[in-house]
Amino acid sequence: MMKKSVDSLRLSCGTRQHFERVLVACAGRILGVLAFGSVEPQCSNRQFPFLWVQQSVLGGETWFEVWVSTQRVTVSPVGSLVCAQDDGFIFGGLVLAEDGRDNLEFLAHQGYSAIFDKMDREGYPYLLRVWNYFPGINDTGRELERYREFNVGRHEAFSHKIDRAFEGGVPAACALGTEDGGLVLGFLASRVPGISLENPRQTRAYDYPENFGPKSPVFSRGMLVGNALFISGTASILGSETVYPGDMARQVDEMLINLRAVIKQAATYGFDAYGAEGGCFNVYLRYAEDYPMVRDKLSAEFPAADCRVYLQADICRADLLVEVEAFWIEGI
Ligand code: 3EB
Repeated sequence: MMKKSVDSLRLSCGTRQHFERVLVACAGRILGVLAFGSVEPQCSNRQFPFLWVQQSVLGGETWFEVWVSTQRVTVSPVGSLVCAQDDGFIFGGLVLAEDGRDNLEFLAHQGYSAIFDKMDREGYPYLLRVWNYFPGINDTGRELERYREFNVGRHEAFSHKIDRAFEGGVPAACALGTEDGGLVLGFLASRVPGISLENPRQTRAYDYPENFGPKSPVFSRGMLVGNALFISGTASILGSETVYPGDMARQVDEMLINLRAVIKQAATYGFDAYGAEGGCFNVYLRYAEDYPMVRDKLSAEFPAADCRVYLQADICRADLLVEVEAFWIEGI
């Protein structure tokens, strides 16, 4: 019988030296890598999904987020979708180039459909986490803001897959701008369902009113699976509205209140994020100059965090100045 483990997932983050060490120590067990930086990172061994997220790292160099399994993984490149899987999890990544003919709505639909097809074929029905990155997120596309165009395509792909993809709740996610390049999508899915979390202070993203776009974003505020907690991109939103537009200090405080609220939901399922080991935070800032202030506030809030990285990126709403995502997962 197929084993369905939920405790094989590990996360290890750091700069290049650390990454090189992980490559050696965890050879054959790497599920996937997200590499954040302005300059394309070199990676000799690409026997796993490797996603370059073209954003500048504040106060640092290229940052590698390495998803590792305790087991040997099987890698399968299918067209542009490269995946690695163990008994319990599948991680995949793809980059879709915009060539001027395809609009973002079409590409988002295409990308998500490829992900859902792969999950179906390999038998990992539960989508836990997705990563969404593309340039010009607040620019106007054909008619709509590009983030809204993206949402139309993503929503459509989910509607066609409502049977599978919604089982166990919609995934945790993030959606940020990049400096250049194509649509970068990453995903993590599992054989056993996770528990999707919402934030009582915020409207479910799926229920956002139409003034935020013709089709709503599809994500949950967090996902619990086995011994891991994924918290989605979290910003200064109360209900469905951005609060404190233009006021960075207040947006950071509101963001941290929302982060605590999701952590509290996880606690109702017995996950003690404040007591747990690990804790990796990715913080996205619209303006680099806000970095010291945000760093100080987050460090005061989570002094025991394993790692924090600060990235300069456009946030998916033009009035949002900051967003944080967090992972609590055992290290390697
Ligand atoms: C929000 O709460 C802020 O579109 O996948 C956070 C996490 C946000 C994920 C997504 C968007 C997404 O609406 C933005």
